Amino acid sequence: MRWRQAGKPLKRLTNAERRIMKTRVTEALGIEYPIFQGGMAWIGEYHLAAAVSKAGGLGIIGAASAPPEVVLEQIREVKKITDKPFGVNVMLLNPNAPEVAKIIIEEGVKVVTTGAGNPSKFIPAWKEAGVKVIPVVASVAMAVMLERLGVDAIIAEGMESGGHVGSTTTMSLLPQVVDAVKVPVVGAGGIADGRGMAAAFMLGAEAVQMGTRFVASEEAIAHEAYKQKIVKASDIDSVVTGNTTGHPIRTLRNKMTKKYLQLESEGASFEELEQLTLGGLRSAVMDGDVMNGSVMAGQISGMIKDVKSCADILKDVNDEAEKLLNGGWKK
Ligand code: TUI
Repeated sequence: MRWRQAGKPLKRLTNAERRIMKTRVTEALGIEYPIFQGGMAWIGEYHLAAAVSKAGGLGIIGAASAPPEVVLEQIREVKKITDKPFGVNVMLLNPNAPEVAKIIIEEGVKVVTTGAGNPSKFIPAWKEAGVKVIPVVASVAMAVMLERLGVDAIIAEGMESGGHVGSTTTMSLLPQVVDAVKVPVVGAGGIADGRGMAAAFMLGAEAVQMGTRFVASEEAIAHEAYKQKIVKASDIDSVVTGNTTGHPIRTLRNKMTKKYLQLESEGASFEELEQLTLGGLRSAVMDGDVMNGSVMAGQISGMIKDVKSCADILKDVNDEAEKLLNGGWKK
């Protein structure tokens, strides 16, 4: 049931009808909460994806730049832990994306999300195999083009998010994508609590995707120093590097970003800048080098004050949103 159907007058709802958290997305995917865990490089591995799916959200393995055999292993590990639906995110800048796309089909993965590019060439094979295709977009044009190719839903991700970012905010992008397509839209970027989720629903989203909130979870394998860097961050502690290279990436401020931004302002070459971030996400996530590494995280980091279980995150975000959307904001 949609919380509000466009063009129809609002009617008084019964308590049963008021359960707004059942949307076209929860129904199509068979999940309890309309909440996705963003498919993050290094952090979106099987422990996190399985924990989120097991607790009723959509856990997503971030294939990122991992070798195909590692992605295969990750998929099999999630299946050992839970029978619930989970997804795989294909990062389209990865040269191995075609092989990963094939593994998704062979392993019978139910949902694929894509990021950092145009997934058009993979869509026919995924559709043929019955995989639900839900690409991340940073523009209305890309959303409209992908709807024509038959995608099942669209994730509209604003530039508040961590990692690879577009240039439009969630507040502006999400309602414009909602207006431009008929398929359900998932809001992402800057969402980490029930208020953010309720706001996304008010803009027309039928689910949300959160990344940073799930990094600061008990089940995420990210080094404790990475989680604490998020917990201690303030509202202005994230920056975007790489605006000049064509790969804008949001990370938390540290020694690396200071140097990067300085070099960038001096017109450093792509190669020189690349050297500064090479292996940086891995060293931050795995070794806890949050000074020199790449601490990808969103602008909402400043609001995250604790590390808790994925089950608690899902329940707390969902319940708060449900209350707010039912008029709970009055009290
Ligand atoms: O993909 C993400 N976030 C990511 S991917 C990533 S790994 C990485 N590492 C180093 C360099 C680059 C990436 C870290 N974070 N989010 C989804 C997302 N997709 N945000 C924006 C987009 C997007 C951007 C342009 C999607 C499509 C698009 O199309 C451009 C075109 O015309 O091809």
